[in-house]
Amino acid sequence: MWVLLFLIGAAAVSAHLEDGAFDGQKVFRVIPQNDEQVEIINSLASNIQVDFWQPDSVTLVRPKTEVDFRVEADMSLEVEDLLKESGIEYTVLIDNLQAALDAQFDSKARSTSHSYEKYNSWEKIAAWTADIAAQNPDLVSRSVIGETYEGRPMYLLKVGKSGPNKKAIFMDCGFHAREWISPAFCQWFVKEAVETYGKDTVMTTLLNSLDFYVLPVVNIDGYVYTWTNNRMWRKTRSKNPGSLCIGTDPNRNFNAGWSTVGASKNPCDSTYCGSAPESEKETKALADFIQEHLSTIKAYLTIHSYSQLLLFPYSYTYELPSDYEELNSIAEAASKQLASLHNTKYNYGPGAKTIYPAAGGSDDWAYDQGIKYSFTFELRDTGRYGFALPESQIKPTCEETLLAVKYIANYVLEHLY
Ligand code: 0X9
Ligand code: ZN
Ligand code: ZN
Repeated sequence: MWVLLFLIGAAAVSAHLEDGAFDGQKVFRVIPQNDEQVEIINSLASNIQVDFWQPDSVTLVRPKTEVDFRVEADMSLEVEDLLKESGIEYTVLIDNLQAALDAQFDSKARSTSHSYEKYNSWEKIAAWTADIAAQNPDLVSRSVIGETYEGRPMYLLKVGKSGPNKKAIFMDCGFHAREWISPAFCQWFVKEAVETYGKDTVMTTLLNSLDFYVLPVVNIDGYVYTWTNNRMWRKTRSKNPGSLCIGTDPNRNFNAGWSTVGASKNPCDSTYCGSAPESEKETKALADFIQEHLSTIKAYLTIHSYSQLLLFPYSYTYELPSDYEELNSIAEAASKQLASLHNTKYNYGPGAKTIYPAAGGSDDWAYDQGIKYSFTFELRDTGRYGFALPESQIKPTCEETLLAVKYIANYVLEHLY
């Protein structure tokens, strides 16, 4: 087995991820049963290029928990041999990633313009933010909260009927570049808001009484990069001094137990925490906006994928937040609402216990700023397609997620004072 690992290591030098061709690449799911098997996964990851999908880093691999990872085409046979030989239970989640990625674009919507049932490029999303605001001046306004590392404006939509002293809910999408279903949900949410205002009583009440700040893509540079260069990119696109590796994990970059656990200090890793809290222009812009609006923002929702989870603080510690009971019962009820439409099952709970301890996340940071209702959604699916979720699932995913978001928003509204 160790000989095999060595051989894999020697052959891995030519492997790289930047060419955007995923032909023959496989996604494996393994469940290491003990520390020894975890160790084998660890050495595998240090010998060849392994892209961890769930959890996001080899450092988060634990016994008895599922691990999904992607390997290059020319390594997949060797990896399979190694898993067999070491007796690690595994399944091949995706046999040919390129085929799965091509199959993403199965939407029946034919237009080449912006569509709520398709994955839209940043260019289309940016134009859409202008259009939806222009078409709904009484409900939607657009502002810019900062610019990205590569100089793109970070558009924020404020959605709600204007009124005095309104409280607000902040929701963002697109922290992690490859989680394409996430920006699709932010767009869907704004569409539903403008289309059902005045028709749906809950939505009407929500928009009359609250504002929603919707940031459709946080990590715009990364999102653009997933369209142009590497579909599996996760981080920002900032340069790291002294390293050839690019990018920081924006959800390890907040000042909440920063860099202490579940985050990497190596710029080459996909969970790199950055050189300092808020080192990224994108996270700094987001944090500044929230801090400037702390007196009005009563809830923070951040949308990721995949795993079908509804998480709340803490992730930087196993300690429970003081509002644990309340947050847990909200998560339970919201998950129930979500499941009521298509029977999609969510797990919920504090992040550290429910997925893994990981510091520097925006949810924990927002909570510690005093925003009690702070939740992270991990949308569909549970690994069948993972990040390559087909466009035909955008509508059902967004519909069910909307039910959970409306539930939480309505709860917040009823508990404002
Ligand atoms: O690890 C993350 O950032 C999130 N999962 S993902 O697969 N989308 O990357 C979970 C975030 C949970 N919250 C914190 N770790 N603070
Ligand atoms: Zn390559
Ligand atoms: Zn994510």
